[in-house]
Amino acid sequence: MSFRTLHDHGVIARYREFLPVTEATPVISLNEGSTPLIHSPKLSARVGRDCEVFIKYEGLNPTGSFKDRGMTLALSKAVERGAQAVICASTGNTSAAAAAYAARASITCIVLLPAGKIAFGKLAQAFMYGAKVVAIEGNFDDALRLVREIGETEPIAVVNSINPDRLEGQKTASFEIIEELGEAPDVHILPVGNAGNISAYWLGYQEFHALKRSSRMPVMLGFQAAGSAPIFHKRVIEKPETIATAIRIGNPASWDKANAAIAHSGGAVDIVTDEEILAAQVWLASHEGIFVEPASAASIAGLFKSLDPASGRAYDAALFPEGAKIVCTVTGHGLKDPDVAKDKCGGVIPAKAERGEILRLIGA
Ligand code: AN7
Repeated sequence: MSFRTLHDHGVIARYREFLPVTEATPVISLNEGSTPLIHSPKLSARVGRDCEVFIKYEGLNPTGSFKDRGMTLALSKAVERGAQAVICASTGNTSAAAAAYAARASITCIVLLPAGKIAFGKLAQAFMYGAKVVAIEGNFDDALRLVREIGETEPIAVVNSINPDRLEGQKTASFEIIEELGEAPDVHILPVGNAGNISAYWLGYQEFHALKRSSRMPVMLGFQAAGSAPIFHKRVIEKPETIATAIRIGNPASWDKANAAIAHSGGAVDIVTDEEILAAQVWLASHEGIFVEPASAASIAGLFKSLDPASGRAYDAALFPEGAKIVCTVTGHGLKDPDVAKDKCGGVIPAKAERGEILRLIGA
């Protein structure tokens, strides 16, 4: 196998004909994409009525989140256009991905982060990949406003999802799901922050449907954290709050696109509380062996909410067709946010390094 072949497995290599690249585009890739679509028998049983639930595990991308799909394209196009530097605002995952792909491209990466609100794993990534890390006194929405302004006057490419190359790359997740299931799912559930991902998935589903690679398009269900739910409340949230810091966003850049996806697909945007998010995070790890960060668990919390008649849900699972195929995207790896998990680690059993004592303590 040639050296090139070894590295020829990212989303641009897999879906080149559907992406805005040419022979002249340098491919900056870390072999992102092709993430597992994991069947969940336990979630399927909870939904019932012969429905099947699948988890699209985006935490297995090279920097541990779905952002790598968009970043391979954003960095490849930026380098093609001659960029020497890229900049982004981020709640953590975008900055990790931008920093990694900029390192790979040997160009400068600047990240603007809301001070004190980035999960430690993500901050560590930005530093290790060699980004210039600027922590602003303000939230993500302030950081994105500043990035837009800087992008207008400085020769620095903006790689937030206002850059259309990002959504083009991210739409490849829909392609993978259609290819793996042999059809689009009936329902697609995912967390919503800046609303780029729900818009990108919808782009992908529409595109493959138009090409007759699927015969249907899914109902799109997006879940925001209750304290950071501008799309649900139909107004900008000035001071968004949630333990799911990745989706602590009050003024999403792709708001209109997300609304169009929801309306066109017959879906909805709903909210889940921090308690519901944390409960779903623990449930998924302890029942299916899939450890995701809190924001990602919003999709599982959302599925649970849609099943609960007492929840005041915006979308009723009774509307899922019998035998429906339901995909939940879990967007980022649990190891990115160890502080949230720390509270769960208090229950260790202290013991002497002695066989008899250990057997007694574990009740063997
Ligand atoms: C794990 O990194 O916005 O609705 O700056 O990290 O496309 O914004 C992250 C968002 C869901 C929401 N899950 O996706 C950023 C950033 C995780 C995330 C979202 C994010 P969008």
